[in-house]
Amino acid sequence: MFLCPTLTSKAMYYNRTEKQYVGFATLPNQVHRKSVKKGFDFTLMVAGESGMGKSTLVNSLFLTDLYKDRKLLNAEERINQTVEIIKHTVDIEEKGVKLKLTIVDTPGFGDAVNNNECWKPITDYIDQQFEQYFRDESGLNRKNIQDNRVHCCLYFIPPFGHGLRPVDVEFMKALHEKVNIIPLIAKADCLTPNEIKKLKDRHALYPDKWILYQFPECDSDEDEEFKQLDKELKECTPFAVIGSNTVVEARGQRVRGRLYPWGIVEVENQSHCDFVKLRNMLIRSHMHDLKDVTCDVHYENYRAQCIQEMTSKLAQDNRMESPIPILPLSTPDADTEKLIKMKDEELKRMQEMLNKMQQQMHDKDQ
Ligand SMILES: Nc1nc2c(ncn2[C@@H]2O[C@H](COP(=O)(O)OP(=O)(O)O)[C@@H](O)[C@H]2O)c(=O)[nH]1
Ligand SMILES: [Mg+2]
Repeated sequence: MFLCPTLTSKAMYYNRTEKQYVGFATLPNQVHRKSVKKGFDFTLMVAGESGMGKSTLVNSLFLTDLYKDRKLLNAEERINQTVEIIKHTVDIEEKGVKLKLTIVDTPGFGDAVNNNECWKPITDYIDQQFEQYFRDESGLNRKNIQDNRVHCCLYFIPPFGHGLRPVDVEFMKALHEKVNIIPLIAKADCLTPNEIKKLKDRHALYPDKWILYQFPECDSDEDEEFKQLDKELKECTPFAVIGSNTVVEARGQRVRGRLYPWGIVEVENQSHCDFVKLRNMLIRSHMHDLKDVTCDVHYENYRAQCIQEMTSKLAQDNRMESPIPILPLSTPDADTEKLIKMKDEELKRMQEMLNKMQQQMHDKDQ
């Protein structure tokens, strides 16, 4: 057999070293290069009553001013205000790594006199993003899908009172199957360390833990320091946070903080609040997991529910040639409108998918 001389010498080299080297050890580098080139995206929702410091915290977290043009409403205007959904997108770059950050703000939540079902526009918004993704995924141009699914929701709990209010519990119950909820105790500088501890203990009892984002289990082979940090992080929820858009001078250094007649509270000082822990968790350690859970759990639930509804509709409808209703969450009128717009290719695709699923179900039954 003829062997090219370079190949032979390389093969001899690897044999000599006795370490079989195929080359897949470079795979992480390839993934890293590709991800850096493509950039990252993350969609963060903030919810809670107005004045809880949501906008200030977002600015403090990402060191940007996302709310330059905002207009604040007076009390009269807020009496009947419904929840608005406002999206801000910024491109941030750090050491050559690009992050497309989308903040979904929900001004008006809990502000009206009657807060009955005030979380509805928020759940609807999250569902719409899933619906859009589901439709894009079943369409022709799957390569350039714009993913607007919400990866995480920071929920601001007021620092006063005796723990969660009914509206907080209802909000979390309504959203926990759609989005990763991370609760925060807002404006923690209004509380003494003892009060923060008490509030955290009370939150630890309720709501049920499963309603909130579950931090992934720490691998047993991680080092002790990592395990300790992971434990502290899990014990820390709800994070007691402080936000500030001003820089003040403390101990000879310029820091982000709030200046009071009796002293300075520093946003990034870990003995003052959990801001740093929250930022590390959100940006440095758990961003990927939040995205994975969104995709693998919340979106999959939505998708399975859609397909189930479609299958049962199909089973009722024997006219297989008729168009398939793929938008079970919308009204019949809107359905008809959207059905008209659907392309033939998309229909064919859906049909194939359904046949496959029915076949799978049939096989399972047998
Ligand atoms: N004491 C205190 N005040 C804060 C904090 N964060 C924001 N504020 C103030 O609370 C007010 C409302 O903040 P804003 O970010 O607009 O609240 P939003 O309506 O929830 O977006 C502003 O006057 C902020 O300066 C905080 O952590 N502690
Ligand atoms: Mg705001």
